[in-house]
Amino acid sequence: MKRVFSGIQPSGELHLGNLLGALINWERLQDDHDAVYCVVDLHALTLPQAPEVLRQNTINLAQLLMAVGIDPERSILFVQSHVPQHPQLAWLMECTVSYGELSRMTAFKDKSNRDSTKFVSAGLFTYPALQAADILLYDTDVVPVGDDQRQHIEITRDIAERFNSRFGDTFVVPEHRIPPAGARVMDLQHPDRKMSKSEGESPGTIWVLEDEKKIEKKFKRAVTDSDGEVRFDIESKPGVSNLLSILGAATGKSPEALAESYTQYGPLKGDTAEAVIELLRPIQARFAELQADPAETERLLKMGADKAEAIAADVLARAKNNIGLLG
Ligand code: AQP
Repeated sequence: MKRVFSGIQPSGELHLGNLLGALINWERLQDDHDAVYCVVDLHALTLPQAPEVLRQNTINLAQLLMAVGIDPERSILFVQSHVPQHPQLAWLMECTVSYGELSRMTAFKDKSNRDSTKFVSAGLFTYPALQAADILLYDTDVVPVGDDQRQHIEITRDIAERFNSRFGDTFVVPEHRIPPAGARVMDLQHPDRKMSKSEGESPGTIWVLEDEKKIEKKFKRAVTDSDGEVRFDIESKPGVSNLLSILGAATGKSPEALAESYTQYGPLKGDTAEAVIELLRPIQARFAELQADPAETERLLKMGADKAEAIAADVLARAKNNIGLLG
């Protein structure tokens, strides 16, 4: 069976982009893959986090992943900082990637330019090396991610190929799996920028735990355009195309085909809101049940970390041996 690995940061609440771009795919892939899923808390440290908030976000996110359908008995679900091989392999990765390659990462450019007065950590610059370590530690074949992660998976492949060619066959070179619809969910108020956790509260972000009335209101106010034609055209109609993509991802239909069923923006907004509410309802109910027992969540995460470490320790030992470190 092929192995799938992916991670998500506990850097804020889960939004619709995370769900449609990544988590729905994670859930499906469990059926025919050996799945390893990780709450990447070390990545969240690249931006400032209040310790208590980070702790709570980590537990909440693990519970949300289970509420979406990630089954910790069937898949490996764990927290990154519980498995010490991640930062250990990251150093080997940092020494295999160049400053120039890291400088070209658009996520770094975007985040470091967001506010010039803010502290820009070295971790924000080097985190693609940690992400490469996360993926390569599990001999991963497939990485299900949203479109924003395409560049990071490419750099992971480059690092793996370079390491293999310098030190002999060590890592499996992984491929990304980006969903056909919902791969890049945009902010409803700013359809030129992606929905993002670290942007914080925004009228253009739909939260997975948000109540129905607020979701309806946000879709009703979604920015469209003035030409009045329902057409899937990301370049010239980003707002309308975003609604069609969301509706397509939530219902399993293609955005192009859906466009033909609408002549006005109002019904498109209403149906998209309804489809999203239907999708979120069971997730919200299951999350409420899981929240009642955080100790059980912590037990399941420890079990996941033990299983993850058993794989990661072997791969790290292989990499250390091949690069010439003493065993
Ligand atoms: N808008 C999105 N549309 C589709 N997929 C998305 N993902 C994130 N945003 C969208 C996918 O969700 C997974 C987890 O990524 P993350 O933890 O980096 O989430 P985030 O919302 O991107 O988090 P941050 O902290 O706010 O980071 P930035 O500032 O980079 O957006 C990934 O598979 C991602 O592709």
